[in-house]
Amino acid sequence: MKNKEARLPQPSRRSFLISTLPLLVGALSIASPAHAQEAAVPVVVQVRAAAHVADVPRGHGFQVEHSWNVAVKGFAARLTRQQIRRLQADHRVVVVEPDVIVTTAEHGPRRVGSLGYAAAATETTPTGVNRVDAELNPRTNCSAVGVAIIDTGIDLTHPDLYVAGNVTFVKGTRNGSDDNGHGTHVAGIVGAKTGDARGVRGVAPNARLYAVKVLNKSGSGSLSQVLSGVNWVTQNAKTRGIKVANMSLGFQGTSATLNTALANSVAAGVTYVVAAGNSGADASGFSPANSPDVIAVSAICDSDGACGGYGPATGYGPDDSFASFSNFGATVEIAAPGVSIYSTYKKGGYATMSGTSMASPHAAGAAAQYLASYPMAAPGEVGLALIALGTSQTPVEPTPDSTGRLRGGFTGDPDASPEPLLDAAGL
Ligand SMILES: [Ca+2]
Ligand SMILES: [Ca+2]
Ligand SMILES: [Ca+2]
Repeated sequence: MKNKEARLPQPSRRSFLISTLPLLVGALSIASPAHAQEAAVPVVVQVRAAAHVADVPRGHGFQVEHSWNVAVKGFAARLTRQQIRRLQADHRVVVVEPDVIVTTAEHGPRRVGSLGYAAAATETTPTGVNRVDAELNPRTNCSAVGVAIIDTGIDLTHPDLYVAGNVTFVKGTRNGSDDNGHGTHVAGIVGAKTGDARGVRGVAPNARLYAVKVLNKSGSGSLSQVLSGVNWVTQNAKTRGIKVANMSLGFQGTSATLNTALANSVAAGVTYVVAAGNSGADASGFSPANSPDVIAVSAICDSDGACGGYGPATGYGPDDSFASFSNFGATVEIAAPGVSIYSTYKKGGYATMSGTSMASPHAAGAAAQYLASYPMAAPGEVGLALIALGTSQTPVEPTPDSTGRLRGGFTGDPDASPEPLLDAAGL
């Protein structure tokens, strides 16, 4: 659904929250000859579709840490320069890439509202859900649609969430339980239950959630862990009915292996919705936002859940304006609220968080609503529907649409590519 010619990597001004590992080439060039034998760097090795993954490492004298057979064929390992050169010369190998660090796309402080499982007496409609008019969508049960949250996990027993399955690719953890809070927050924006007199409601209430834990307690992981998550989603998409995957994470750069995995996972029928990133830069320099096959989401500020720009200003710009931290550019498909979003949190709690991490799951929930209406829709069709049904950036002042509903856009988009604002009322 994206034009590959338009997505050449561009230099970006700032990195993600945590700097990525040095590029493989750089890491190798700084290794002194004396240490060349010992110095091993973490890499991802993509092998050809026709090759047997387990055969390739044989005889090279290293241990494979992760391997993938479904979304993409390949493995992760720590390799010396000599081992990398031998693999690069192997006709079965497509590419050797640095196994870079990946982090959540959260920005700014968290405010924890409550912890513990005591139900709130009433249910709040969060401003983001209100701003995209998801509460006007008559469907209040999206349990038919499986949504994978590739993140820090989910609070598996949160009463406001329907978590149907989980898996972890983080060493030292036993399941997809969330020890950070980020993944639970993202999950609640997608699919917190409604009509339960508790907490919040999501864009696609009661969506069937799958916790795919690839990031640790600090919100950090590796490219190889993300690849393991995408591989698991692809492998389980049919049997578990997973039709949407949200990735509120990223790193600066591009990975051919991840792009191949995402292309194959999308071809298997999974709609991927991802954060554009929080570097205030062109999203074309950040993965997975720059994958040609995903729906990348930028963030706007909204303080009152209503259109028109009449709410108080936020720390990242006026009400109904493009969030100052959000990445932008032609690779972004759609915008959604991403500042001071109230949602579910670890330990049965509720919290307020900001970032394109919070914008992405609004769009993932909208994709789930659309797929509840059109179960056979392909990912490309889902993306086009979200764009077609979105609200144009102008006018900002409340303007009735053909149904009489008041809608308004947002100001401050820094580029010449005016992505619409998500609208979830009519999906
Ligand atoms: Ca609720
Ligand atoms: Ca507003
Ligand atoms: Ca734009």
